[in-house]
Amino acid sequence: MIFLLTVSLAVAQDAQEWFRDARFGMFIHWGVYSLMGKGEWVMENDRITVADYETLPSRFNPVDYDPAEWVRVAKDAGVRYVTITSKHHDGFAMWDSKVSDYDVVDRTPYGKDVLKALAEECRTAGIKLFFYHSQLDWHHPDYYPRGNTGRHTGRLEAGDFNRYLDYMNAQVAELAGGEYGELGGFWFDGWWDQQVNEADKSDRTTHVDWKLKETYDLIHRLQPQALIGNNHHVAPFEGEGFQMFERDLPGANTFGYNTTQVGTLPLESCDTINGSWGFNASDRAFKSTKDLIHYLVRAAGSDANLLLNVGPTPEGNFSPEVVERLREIGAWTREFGETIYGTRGGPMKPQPWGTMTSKDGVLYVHVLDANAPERLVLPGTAGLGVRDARLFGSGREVKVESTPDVTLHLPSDAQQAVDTIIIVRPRSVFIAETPLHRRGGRSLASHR
Ligand code: JFZ
Repeated sequence: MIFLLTVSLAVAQDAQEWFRDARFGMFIHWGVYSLMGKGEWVMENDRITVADYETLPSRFNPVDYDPAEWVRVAKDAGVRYVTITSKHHDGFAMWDSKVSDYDVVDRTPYGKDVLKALAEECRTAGIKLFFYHSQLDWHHPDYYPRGNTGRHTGRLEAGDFNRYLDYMNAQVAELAGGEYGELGGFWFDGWWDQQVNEADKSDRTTHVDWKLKETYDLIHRLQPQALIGNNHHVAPFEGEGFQMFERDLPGANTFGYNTTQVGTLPLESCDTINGSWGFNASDRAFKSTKDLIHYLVRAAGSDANLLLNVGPTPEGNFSPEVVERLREIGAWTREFGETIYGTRGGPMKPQPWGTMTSKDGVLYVHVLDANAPERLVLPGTAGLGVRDARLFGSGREVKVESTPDVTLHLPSDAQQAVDTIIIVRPRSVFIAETPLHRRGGRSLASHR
């Protein structure tokens, strides 16, 4: 028993190290909601009843779905894992579920297991696969008491929540049972639907008992390496293997719901390419490639992965704007990837002008702001003897002084369009003593 426990702990730790090294993943929101072109919340937002929503699957026929092509685009962009919606809040299963016929095989003219095909392509390409799985369910009759959402679906005001949990766990067991290979993990969402005080992120009280431990133990029994994350926006629960920050960098709180403390688990931040998760035909607000790369670099500098979202069309295509941006990101990661993959954030904390990553005792200073000062002070580096500092690429030497923080003199003609990277090599192995490095990541000294 103790032996088994030790082995599975080691497996989980390896998985976490892998996750920390990966730094970049692709999020995919795809379901029957994609047909409406109004995002994945259309059932709730447009107050569509279960009866009406159930007509959508009969029109879901993604004739262009080519998972090999999706994975090729993902891999070319430089992502190391893909997280796809197995079931979103609408309750529709994108695989051939045995405990329900409300799924893509039984209810759509397409009739094929979407996740199975993707899992096979991911395995071939060496990309890890995670499932986004909604605990919240706007379709299942037993999801009762109703939560903060899903109150306009026309369901009877009755149901047995424990029966719903059995159903949810049965579906999770199908996904983790081996049919979809060795998984990277699960990305749960919807816990907040039952949160009593959603505004207070320090209050983890819920109207129901989610029995998280049961679900998490089930997954770890079936797949010890699978990492579990949960988009609950409160402090992590036992059994969770990474902590996520939706649309924010750890520590930042742009939208008001990331007031959670940054813990010691591996971190992930997710964001959209336009402003939507599921396909939204009228959302043309695509971010620039430069902004997306900046987000990736800033995530790495905050010791977090970026999970970048794509919302494919109902036909199964990535929009041309998305493909273009992913291709451009790929050109960047191919050239500069070594400054993010396998790195840890810091030891310098993120600055308004840029950020820092580190690996193998080497520091990468990322200057992202075109108006960055010529004289760059690197807080948190006092006492660090610098052997040399050079521009990534050209190898051109950058002047260094100690004030006592390491201070670089970046000539304005050295500035690059997207990210000016300076490689700082310490004279001796530097053991970082900063909050970021005490988070549980490897210290600079113990890097491979
Ligand atoms: C959730 C989903 O509702 C959404 O559809 C999408 O899948 C996204 C990735 O995750 O969105 C959330 C979840 C939690 C909060 C806000 C949006 N929150 O706690 O405020």
